[in-house]
Amino acid sequence: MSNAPPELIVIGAGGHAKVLIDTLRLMSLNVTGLTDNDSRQLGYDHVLGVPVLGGDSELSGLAPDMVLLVNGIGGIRADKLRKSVFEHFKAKGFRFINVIHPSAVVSVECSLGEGVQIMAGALIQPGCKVGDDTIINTGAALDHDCILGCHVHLAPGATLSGFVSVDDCAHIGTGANVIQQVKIGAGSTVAAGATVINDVPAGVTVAGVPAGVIGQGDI
Ligand code: JB3
Repeated sequence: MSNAPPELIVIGAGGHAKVLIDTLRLMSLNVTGLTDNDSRQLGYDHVLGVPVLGGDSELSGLAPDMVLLVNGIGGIRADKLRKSVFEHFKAKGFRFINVIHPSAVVSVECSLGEGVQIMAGALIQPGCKVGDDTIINTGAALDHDCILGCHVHLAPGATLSGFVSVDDCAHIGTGANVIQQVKIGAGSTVAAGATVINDVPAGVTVAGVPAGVIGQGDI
């Protein structure tokens, strides 16, 4: 077995990947490269000095135990894509690391899954559980005892009060607020700036203050 340090590769080379590279550097971790399935159309071949290696096929020759991955697919409505990337590489035996910005405040009394990303200035209070591959984006806040599923995206500045639950693949938009004990169903979208005071069923979009259902699926 080699003693070489594992390669650290970010999947996707867009805006979310850029913020992740910066955060990883603040964690004293250097990214080896990025993959992007549209690498030829990007118009650039480096992100913050890190080379875009090509598409995901670049990973096929690498032993999974010698590579650590970071899911760089953010996307306001890319949760399904993000999930499929995570599950694809997990099935091949790869591991995703947790990315936690040094300025984030994360209670020791909470549990984090695999591949969780907690960006600058985010806040997680005690009793919270955060599922695999979920993003707590810049300045977002989870108050006590919130339960987040997998592949959830809490966009910048979103705030959840105590005992809120958010099921898999839901998206809570920028600056949205959710009052205590509300349940947000799987795959639902809370529009930016909404204030949610009632439970949200799975697969719908809610918007407004107070938030009401405005449609199914995407906004
Ligand atoms: O709002 C904030 C703070 N950030 C946003 C983030 C959460 O979502 C950001 O402003 C963007 O709206 C979005 O960032 P993201 O996901 O980096 O989007 P974009 O800039 O479009 O970059 C995604 C990249 O992933 C594109 O270059 C795609 O070609 C690439 N991609 C898509 N599918 C893929 C795949 N790359 C690989 N390696 N594999 C794929 O399956």
